[in-house]
Amino acid sequence: SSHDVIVIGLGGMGGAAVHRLAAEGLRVLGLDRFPAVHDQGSSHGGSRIIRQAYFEGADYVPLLLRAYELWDELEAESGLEIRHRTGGLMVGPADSLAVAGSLRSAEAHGLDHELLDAAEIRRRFPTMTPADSDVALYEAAAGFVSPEQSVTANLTMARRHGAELRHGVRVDSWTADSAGVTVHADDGVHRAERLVICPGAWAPDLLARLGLPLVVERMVQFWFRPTAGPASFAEQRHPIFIWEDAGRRQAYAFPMHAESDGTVKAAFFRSGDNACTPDTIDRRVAEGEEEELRRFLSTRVPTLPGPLARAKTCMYTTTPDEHFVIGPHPRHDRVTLACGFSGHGFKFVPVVGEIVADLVARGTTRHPIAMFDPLRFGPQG
Ligand code: PYC
Repeated sequence: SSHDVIVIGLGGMGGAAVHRLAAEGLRVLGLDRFPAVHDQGSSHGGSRIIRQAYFEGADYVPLLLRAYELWDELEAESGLEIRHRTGGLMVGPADSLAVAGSLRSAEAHGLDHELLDAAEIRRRFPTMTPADSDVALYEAAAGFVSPEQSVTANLTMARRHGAELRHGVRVDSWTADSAGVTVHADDGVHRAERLVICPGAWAPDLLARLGLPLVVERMVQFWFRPTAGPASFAEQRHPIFIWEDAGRRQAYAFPMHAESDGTVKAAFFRSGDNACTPDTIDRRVAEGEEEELRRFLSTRVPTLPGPLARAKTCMYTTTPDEHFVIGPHPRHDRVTLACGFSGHGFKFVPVVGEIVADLVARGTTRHPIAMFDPLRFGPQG
């Protein structure tokens, strides 16, 4: 066949995969059902948090340190502005996951951080009105990346390295055997030595027989016009934040930036209970959903939830333990999977590309990916 490897899905993860695979010198074919950099999956909306003091687990920190190096490399080689250095605040009760978990990771890996009490939060970040019982971990290395610029940069680099990328091509099915892999798509049948599947929310379709316990969740991102005047939320002085309440619910927000058109983006993180499929997701946003977020923010960052500028749905593809699925397909060693990013994957995009390229080109990776083992959920299907 004319390709060494086919990659299905050219969003955040698939974009990084085609880039790193093509940079390895492999002949890469990338397929995606949508035009490049679309808003129908999980890689849109102008901003994605990046941070290193990772409350989801200290084992992620080495991957994050490598991801940061690769974000800088991607910016330098593509010439696009991807990374915004704003600092980040994890706020909540001292025993919240956001604060206590971030602190555990920071201490375990010697990451720069500061602990702030409520008075200090108010003094340094005047938009915020924490309860006296709230504390925060401040991480200067936190910030955000632009998902659209990231995808554009990776696809551009992939093409520069010779990858063939086809958009508007729907994959119906794939098979793998000892001779190679075959992908049936609506533009024809493609064959290659190996296959990489980065399906995002389409994982339950493309990996149906594997029976991974994934739940696709409908999420909503909101853009508000703050009532405080643009300077108070400017990215030069306002951090990203994740704020957790006593019931462990988390909301997050980004400062204003050049592409946000005078708005601040905010949303709930992992609200759960909103199962959908990418084909049937309700893209409309109900007033009650906006009200719920307003209520959360109004006591904590009162000038943030001004008039609503827009709202848009997005999807998480969540595993039971909220760790990713990255590794060889349990039944087909020519096939590599990267899915189930559970709402916190985007910051890892470039290191996932590196891991996928390692697995395809060398069959192994130096990165710690045992916790992403596709087999950890027990025998499937
Ligand atoms: O991974 O930092 C994150 C995040 C925040 C909101 C959704 N994901």
